Amino acid sequence: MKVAVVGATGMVGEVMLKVLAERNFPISELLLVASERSIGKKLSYKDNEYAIIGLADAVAAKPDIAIFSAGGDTSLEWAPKFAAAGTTVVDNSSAWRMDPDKKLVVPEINADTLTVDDKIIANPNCSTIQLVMALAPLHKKYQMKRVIISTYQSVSGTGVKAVQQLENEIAGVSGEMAYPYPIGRNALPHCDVFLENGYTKEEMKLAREPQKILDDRSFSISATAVRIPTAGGHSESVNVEFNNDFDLKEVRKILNDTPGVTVQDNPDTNTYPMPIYAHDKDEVFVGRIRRDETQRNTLNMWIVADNLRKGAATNAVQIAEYLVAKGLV
Ligand code: A2P
Ligand code: 11C
Repeated sequence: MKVAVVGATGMVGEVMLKVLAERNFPISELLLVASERSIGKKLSYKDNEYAIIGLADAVAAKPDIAIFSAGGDTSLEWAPKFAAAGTTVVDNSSAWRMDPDKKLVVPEINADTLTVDDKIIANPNCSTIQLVMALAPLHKKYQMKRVIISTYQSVSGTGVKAVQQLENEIAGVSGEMAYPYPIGRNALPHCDVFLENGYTKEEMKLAREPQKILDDRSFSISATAVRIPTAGGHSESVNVEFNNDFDLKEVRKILNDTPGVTVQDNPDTNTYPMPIYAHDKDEVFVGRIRRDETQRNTLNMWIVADNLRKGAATNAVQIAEYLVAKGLV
């Protein structure tokens, strides 16, 4: 495959290259793409060095697949140009996710909806991916009615500037601020921008994307998204009301049997998912699985995943792998 990585110099781009190499993605030619500022800079992939090229040159090269993680504006402008040249785009930005003509894909859940005509495929938001990975198998069995979620999100979700802000604060040096407030020793109930309804854009992604991925509007999700001073992954406290009753042992078994999900849940040994362990892993970790004693058919759980891997790069590469395996590119 001739593969372009758009946004190769960014935080997700770097992990994208790592994941492509680790999984030995079949690459015959690799195009590393970034902004004008980076053209000519060198990046390495496996044992070779590649010079960064610009978007126009990348489109002209007609790659089979372009994996984008260069922000929504770049995707809105350039993904259609790649698609018109015959390239299949897997886009990690929020630009196309809710477009009714584009598929929003978590491979373990809905890759089978993809066809050769899908030229721009959207990768869901990081906090959505880990949430639906745990919810999908339970929804299938018990049918969700309502989900209440609070997130505890890593600064790596905001980008390099935010990771630097946290590091500067820890080191006690001043520097550029990615957030309106200090993030060290703090918790900001503010991920992405505020919308007119009083929710943040991140909260609305959590509310809407799962319905599209599961192709089901029979359940609702209410979210509060919070940024905390951690770097390894996003954590989520999730309360799910089902239409049908469940058995806790069966819930654990369903989750454990779900590819890509690992249960870490043993109060006797203080075993529960944490970002420090999820960091650099592809699995979605679920723990603190317990019945909500205040309401019928309701479950509480804690979900953690590396937001740059399963939440972004790994999910995008898995989509690309599916396209190759099924001969869709
Ligand atoms: P560059 O490094 O040249 O700015 P992050 O999410 O970590 O900020 O990274 C964003 C990625 O998207 C970087 O690789 C960045 O390249 C790239 N990017 C940003 N704006 C553009 C653009 N207008 N055209 C192409 N790539 C872009
Ligand atoms: C965060 N979820 O952690 C974001 C980062 O819509 O793809 C990714 C933003 C997006 O703030």
